[in-house]
Amino acid sequence: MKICVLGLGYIGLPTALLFAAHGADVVGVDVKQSVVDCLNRGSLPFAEPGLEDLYSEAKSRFLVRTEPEAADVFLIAVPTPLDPATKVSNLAYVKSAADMIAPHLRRGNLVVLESTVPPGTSERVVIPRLEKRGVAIGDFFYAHCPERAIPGRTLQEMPGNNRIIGGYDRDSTDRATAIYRTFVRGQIYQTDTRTAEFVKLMENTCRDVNIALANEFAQLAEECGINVWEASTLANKHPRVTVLNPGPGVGGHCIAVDPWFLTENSTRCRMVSTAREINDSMPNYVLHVARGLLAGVRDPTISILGVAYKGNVGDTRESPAFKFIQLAENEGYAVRCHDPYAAEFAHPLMNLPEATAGSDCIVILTDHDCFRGLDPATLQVRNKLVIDARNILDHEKWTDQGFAVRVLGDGSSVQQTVPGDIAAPAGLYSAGAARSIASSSPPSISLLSPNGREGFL
Ligand code: SAJ
Repeated sequence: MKICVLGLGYIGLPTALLFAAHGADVVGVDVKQSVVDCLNRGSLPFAEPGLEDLYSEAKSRFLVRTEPEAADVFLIAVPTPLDPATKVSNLAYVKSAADMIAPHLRRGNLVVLESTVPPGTSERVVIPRLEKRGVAIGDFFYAHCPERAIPGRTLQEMPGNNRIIGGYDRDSTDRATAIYRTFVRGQIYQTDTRTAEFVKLMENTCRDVNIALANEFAQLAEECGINVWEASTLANKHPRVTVLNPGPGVGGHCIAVDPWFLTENSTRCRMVSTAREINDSMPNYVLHVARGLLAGVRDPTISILGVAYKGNVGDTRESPAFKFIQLAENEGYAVRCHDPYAAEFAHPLMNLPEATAGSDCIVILTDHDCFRGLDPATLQVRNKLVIDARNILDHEKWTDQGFAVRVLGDGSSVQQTVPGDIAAPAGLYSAGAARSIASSSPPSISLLSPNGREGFL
């Protein structure tokens, strides 16, 4: 069995290697020469736990090219980005992959689309392009098998998760099922192509809407003086309730994008687009908190810890950090970034001491595990302020070191008057700290008031 995989990114490469490790001869195709060169040198173009071992195991059955060639199965795993201006899917890569396959397509071949697409794309866009060189659907087979693996756990989830396979017809579905059975241990559920396209979008939209609800709860909790983290934990004790975690926004190439694919042709949708708006507005909310903390600080510098879209990965695609940085810089804040996972980013990345030296406010945007145990005593900051937008720090440790800790959704946005010549900005202390501040000695953080005089918070 020879499989030609088009697109050697986060999904295509692990999928290609899994097929090769399970006995198929695989030709991996990527239009980027740099990706092909990198793999031909024996390196990987991105990091993913377990991928190096899988590559070593699969290498002898895996070739890399910039052009497809004749095969039994063609698998398309190319990106489907969102046009940021119109919020409409950009199918250019999918179209181009289908055009590249068409000259090599023979009777009896199977084409599988893994890329996420708006419902109807297979029938309206992909199949007609595949048919252009004379082989009609029916003579070749076609299925949509949307990927479901989560970055960071791709190699556990790809074989372990249940899969949806939507074939153009019965034969297509069965052939695709047989091929995926070679490495998928989860259940395989069969359906038609259009339903499979819709199911994939439902999954990610469901997550986006639930994260938006968590983000709205966080803001409502602030208004009520409630700690949303404690409240969610308690609500989740109900057997049919799962409140997700609030955060600085939703990033990645899937959840921040796919809901738009579901609604791009609809005239009816409200909840899905509102959820997108709520999640997209979270960087504004975090900046609003920072603005409150930094009122009165001259030439403030913000240190961002974590620019990846989520914890323990280096992927920065659609990361909320982009918007946060742009908004912060537009307001005149100097911004420094540190992320031990991200290899490249639009903004310069620094090591931790550089990114935090002389800082006025540390903002945790990504829940990397390595940030959990950070020792605040080692940081040479100017003002001891920290916003934990992921609720991952050991807050007691930070307050013990004199830091004012603000956790997103901790319910502390109650105006307080404290010793010193400027009032504490709204939302400075975590709920616990806020309760103890009245009876304790003045905290050791000194800030400059608007007129440049020292004050205490
Ligand atoms: N996030 C929160 N709060 C939460 C959970 C996540 O703010 O409680 C944020 C994350 O920090 C991140 C974003 O949401 O910025 C998305 O992260 P994620 O871990 O939820 O998902 P992705 O984008 O890495 O992967 C998703 C997965 N889909 C679902 O869980 C329904 C994965 O299974 C899909 O394969 C992947 O999209 C995809 O490729 O479609």
